[in-house]
Amino acid sequence: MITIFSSEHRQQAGTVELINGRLEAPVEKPSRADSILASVQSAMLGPVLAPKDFDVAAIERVHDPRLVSFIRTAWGQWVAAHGAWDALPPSSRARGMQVREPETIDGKLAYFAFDAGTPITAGTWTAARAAVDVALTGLETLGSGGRAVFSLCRPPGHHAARDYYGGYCFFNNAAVAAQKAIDNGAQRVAILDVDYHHGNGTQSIFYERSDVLFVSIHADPRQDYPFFLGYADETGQGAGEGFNLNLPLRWGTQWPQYDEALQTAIERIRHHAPEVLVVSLGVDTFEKDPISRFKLRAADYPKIGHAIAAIGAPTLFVMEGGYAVAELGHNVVSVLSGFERAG
Ligand code: SP5
Ligand code: ZN
Repeated sequence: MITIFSSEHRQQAGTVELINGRLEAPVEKPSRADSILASVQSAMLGPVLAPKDFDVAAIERVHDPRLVSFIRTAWGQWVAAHGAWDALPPSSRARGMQVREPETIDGKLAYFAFDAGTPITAGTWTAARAAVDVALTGLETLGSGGRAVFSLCRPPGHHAARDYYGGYCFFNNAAVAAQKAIDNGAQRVAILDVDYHHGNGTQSIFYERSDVLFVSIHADPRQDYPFFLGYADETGQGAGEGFNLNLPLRWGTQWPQYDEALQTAIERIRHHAPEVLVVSLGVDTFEKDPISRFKLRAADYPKIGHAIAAIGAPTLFVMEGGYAVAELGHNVVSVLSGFERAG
């Protein structure tokens, strides 16, 4: 399997993260992608290619141009106002509040961010754009034949919606790739999100559409992040009714319950008969993940890959979360080689 990777991901390097009320070293850090790349290489998964440069217009097919321009200019405004330290919002909107975009950098951070865990740093724009290029190059590579491509994106993307960012995500790499597949002429695309956290950004981008089916297996939003979306009764709206499937699972979930949800997801996706399948691949479902509470084991990841292969669609794997850095690369490669072995 071909992997697409950009070393520009290292440009996204936050200084601190608020975890359980304490300022700690960020869990979403450069060593994540480097460790995945090392595992891809040592497992000899296949060639590793650099991305091509795509125009920002591809991002604006799913994101508000105001968000794109904010991510591009925020660091400069922040440094001028406060100095060269991670840019984080001083507040965020609650239900019904703040419908106008303020003028100052602090106001704009509060307006566009939905959490305080996603620092904008000197290299955020470069890294976030490169991650989109990695996803789009993966899609293009998939189009020239082959059953699957791995886009080793970092920063991740699935929490970023049309006009807000958060959850370590700035641009929704998977959604941009799915939209590009539609723009290239596909009539049906599916996105399967197996990250531990609900892909609220992806869901909301495609919520009223029937061409892009979104299916997600994740921690129950009554218990875990992002809390505000991911419930089973969110089934899509208007033309999109029936084209959003959430399969929330409780803390402590082990393989048997996970597998049951995965089979349900796969059955729904097969019924959609997608011309392209995008997998938002998070392995923060792992028992040793530092911020998550599912109990999947290393031996479960090849089974996830094997199950996804049964859908039988050209598949673009897009990297999302996974924070147990020591085992991260191994678990990711397990999914990908499980897919390949399925033949
Ligand atoms: C892409 C992705 O996986 N984003 C996840 C963002 C999660 N951010 C919130 C982390 C909350 C940490 N809670 C700590 C509980 C540890 N016991
Ligand atoms: Zn996650």
